[in-house]
Formats: sequence, C-alpha cells, structure tokens
Amino acid sequence: VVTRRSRALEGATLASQAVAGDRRALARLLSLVENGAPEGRVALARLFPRAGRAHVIGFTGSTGAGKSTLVNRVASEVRRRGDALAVVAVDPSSPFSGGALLGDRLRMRDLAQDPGVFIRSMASRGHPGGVAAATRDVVTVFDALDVPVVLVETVGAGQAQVDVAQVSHTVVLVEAPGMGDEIQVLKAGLMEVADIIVVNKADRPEAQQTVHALLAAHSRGRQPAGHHGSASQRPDAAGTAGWTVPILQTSALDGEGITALVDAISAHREHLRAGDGWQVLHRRHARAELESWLQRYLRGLVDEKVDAGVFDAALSSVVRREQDPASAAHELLETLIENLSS
Ligand SMILES: Nc1nc2c(ncn2[C@@H]2O[C@H](COP(=O)(O)OP(=O)(O)OP(=O)(O)O)[C@@H](O)[C@H]2O)c(=O)[nH]1
Ligand SMILES: [Mg+2]
Repeated sequence: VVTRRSRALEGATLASQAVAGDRRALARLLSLVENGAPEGRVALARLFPRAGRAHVIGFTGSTGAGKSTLVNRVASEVRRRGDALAVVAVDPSSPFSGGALLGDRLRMRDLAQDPGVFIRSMASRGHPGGVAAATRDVVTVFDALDVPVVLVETVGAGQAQVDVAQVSHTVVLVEAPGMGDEIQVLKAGLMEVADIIVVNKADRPEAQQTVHALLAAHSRGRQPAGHHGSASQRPDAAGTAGWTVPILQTSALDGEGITALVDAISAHREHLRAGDGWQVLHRRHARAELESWLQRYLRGLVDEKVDAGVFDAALSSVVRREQDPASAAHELLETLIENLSS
C-alpha cells in the first residue's frame, strides 16, 4: 500500500537525488512531475525555493517552420559558449510514437551524449492541469538543478503557442517562408508575445519576402503608419519596454545566423536584467500559477464537498435553460460554503 507518507518520502528523496546529479532519479522525477503525481508535487515544493535563476527561452511558431532544428542549433551554440542547458520539447504526438519525435531524437543525438545537456520530450496531452502547467513544472525542476538556460519548444498549434509566454523570459517566434506566415501569426496573437522574430529557412529564395511581410505586419501592429526599418519597438508591457524586437534570418539546416540569434537571446536577457523586466515577468508568472492553483483547488473542493447529484442537477438545469451557468455556479458555491460551515 502506498501511503501518503511513503509518497512524500519518495518525492523528497528523488528531489535530493536529482539535485545531487542522479540522472535516473531525475528522469523518474520528471515523469512524476509531468503527470501531476503526488510524489512530484512534494518534490516540486522542495525544489521551488532553489529555482528562479534560469533563463527560459520559448520557441514557438508555425508547424514545420524548423523550431526543433533551430533549437538543436541554438543548444549547440549555447554549449559552445560554456553554459549547461535543458531542452523541453512539447510534442503533439504521444511520447512513444510519431515521426516528428523520432526525427527530433535523431537530430538531438549528438547533444544527448553531452553531460551538460538535459533533454526532455513531453506529450502535449494527458496533463491534469494542462500542458502549460506541466511544462512550467518541468522547467522548475531544471531551474532548481542550477541549469542556467532552458529552451522550450511548444507545439505549433492553437493556444499552446501563446502559453509559451507564461513560462518564458524570452519568446522566439520562428517562421518560415511561404507558409502564409503573416496571417497565421497575426491570428494567433503571436506578434504580441514575440521578443525575437526569426525567419528560418533563409536558404530559400522566398525568405526575403517573408521578412518584409513580417516587418510590415509587425510595424502595423506596433507603430503608427509609415514606420520603416529592420526592427521595431515594442512599446507595451511593463518590464519589456524599450526592447526593440529584432527580425533575424537563420538557416537551421546549415547553421547560418545562429550566432546572431544566440547574441539576440543574450541581449534580451541583459535587457530584462538591466531594468525591472526580470522581476516583472517573475511576478506575472507567479500570479498566473497562483491563480491556476486556486482555480484547481476550488474546483477540487466543490468535487469533495458538494454532492455529485447536486452538481448534476445544476448542470441539467443549465442544459434545460432554466438557469444560466453563472447563477448555477454561484448557487453551487453557496452550497459549498454551507457544507463547509456545517
Ligand atoms: N531548407 C531548410 N529546411 C529546414 C531548415 N530548418 C529546418 N528545415 C526542415 O524543415 C522540416 C521541419 O523542421 P522541424 O525542425 O521538424 O520543424 P518544427 O517547427 O519543429 O516542426 P513541428 O515541431 O512539427 O511544428 C524538416 O524537414 C527540416 O529538415 C532550414 O533552415 N532550411
Ligand atoms: Mg518540432
């Protein structure tokens, strides 16, 4: 029988072993953390105070733009400059199937031999608190192990793209020529979260056109009409004010432009560090996490303290349109409060 105490013990033990450099313990710990297991929660509680120093860089953008190839190149360059690093890749397919992951694995084989590199692929499905929360937790583990740089690659679809801003200090938006990029990125609201924009596959002739399209889109979103230049100012969000979003070109396939990209990533970090950006981001991330845990706990409390039958009755009354969902939720909350005080 697995008791609460033995789980807590296992979580704490795995956390200490991982901190001490035990790779097997780390792998097991990451699985527990990813799946939201109680052992993982205990370990995270232990590790959390140790974290907060890693520079987390999120890579997002259209499917097939070359994010994985680029992350691999950036990882090599970061290593060449002397930093240990972790790569967290959120893959849309299951962890044990799917060509994309296999491809990523092959590409990462050289890096994987390096003891200064940690690689974790995680499925985008099957996380009780959502993929963003699971990603954040995995990042926290690496951060707590004193890994100074964490590269996060997200799936190229839907909401998960924008979520990358919730875990990252620096968001790199990766696009490729000829993908209807302008429309795609605008639709997904990605321009607003990008700190660095990369046109990958610059070896292709249409790359220049894409750079122009992105420049136009970017300045339209950010500047009064008539702005020209190779980069544009991001005037918004506290803490990131004063940062000029560079639009860079890379060819991840043959390693072109990677040095400039890593320079830009470092420059963004310095920019955040020089002002209050780093603190502002940490406060924003902390708030998002706190809010999401409050929601989960509150929902859990309703499950625990309010009869399933009462919940179902409320649901049916909403389905029959006898009651609107907001009023029904409010009544459930009142029932919860009554049950808590009795
Ligand atoms: N020509 C060219 N092809 C590239 C470049 N970078 C990546 N590719 C190719 O583009 C394809 C997709 O690359 P990935 O790195 O898997 O792209 P991704 O954005 O990670 O894809 P998803 O994770 O599936 O969204 C692969 O066949 C790569 O070899 C590049 O700079 N130039
Ligand atoms: Mg990929």
